[in-house]
Amino acid sequence: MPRETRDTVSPTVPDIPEVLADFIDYGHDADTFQHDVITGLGAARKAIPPKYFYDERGSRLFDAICALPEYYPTRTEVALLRAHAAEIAALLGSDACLVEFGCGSLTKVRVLLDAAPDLGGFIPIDISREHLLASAVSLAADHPGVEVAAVCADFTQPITLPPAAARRRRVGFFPGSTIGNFEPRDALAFLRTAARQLGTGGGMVIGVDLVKDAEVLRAAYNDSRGVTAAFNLNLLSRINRELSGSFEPRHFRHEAVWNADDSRIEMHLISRRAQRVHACGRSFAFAEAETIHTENSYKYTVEGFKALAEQAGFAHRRVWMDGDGLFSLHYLDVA
Ligand code: AVI
Repeated sequence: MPRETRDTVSPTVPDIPEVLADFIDYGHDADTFQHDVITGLGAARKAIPPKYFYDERGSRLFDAICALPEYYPTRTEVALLRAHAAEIAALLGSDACLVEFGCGSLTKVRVLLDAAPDLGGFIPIDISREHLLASAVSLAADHPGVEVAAVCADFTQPITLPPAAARRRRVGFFPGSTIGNFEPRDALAFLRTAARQLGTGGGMVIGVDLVKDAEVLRAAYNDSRGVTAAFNLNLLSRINRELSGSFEPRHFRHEAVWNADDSRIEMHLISRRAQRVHACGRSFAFAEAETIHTENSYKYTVEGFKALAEQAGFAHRRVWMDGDGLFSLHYLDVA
């Protein structure tokens, strides 16, 4: 995912539900989507960043992807978290504060919270305000001993962590191999910023998808039910709705390919015909078979990820993998 540079903005603090220690809202930059679509569709090689997949329907489709038989990452990572929760809880130690970057519906962190009764604080960070609020309130009610302070923000942007984090040892939680959706230079920059934010003595639990048989990878991103295709094409419907677009989604098709040289799955939307489309008050021409590149999902080797984490300022402490070597879960210390 591309990083944008922006000065730290002052958060607004809405009425905080009683069960939460804090709710900090950094707000949205409404012009960013428009800017990224104009720039992306105007480029010689059309591309739109994957972070725009996640409107309400896109988030629901992503949850459906996670339950697909072909999409192995979610179930494999959850099984790893369950199997090693006690060991991870011991590494978290007592009265630590867990900071989840881009937390979604908070399903995975519950596995850790259930295994770590000594945890002092939890900071979920997510861009989707209503979803974050509902999930954080429900989690705080289930864990009254944990100080839960939610932050509504793009987690790739600089933010100040709330007091619940400031006075404790901080451990990041970044599951789902979302790190794979960053370009390698952005992954490095994100990990560096996270290491600084978590601070000396802190740590990070991170899920990383692994390089594997190309057929397994291809099937995971070209599922037989067409859910991933609907997820990809939903981006065009979002442009139509939010940016006065004229895309006909049926005039495009989903494609996911394994690029072995760059060690990544690439997702594209391919124009089925020569056509002209309007969005943001501009016109964009498509040749037949021209593509919009919508996502990269990088796959790492354990050694490759270890090197990246060390370059970013972490010391690699522990890796857990499933028996088939599909997915990896790492514990890093801030060096
Ligand atoms: C969120 N992210 C880690 C998913 C992935 O596997 O790269 C997004 C996704 N794209 C298609 N299927 C799932």
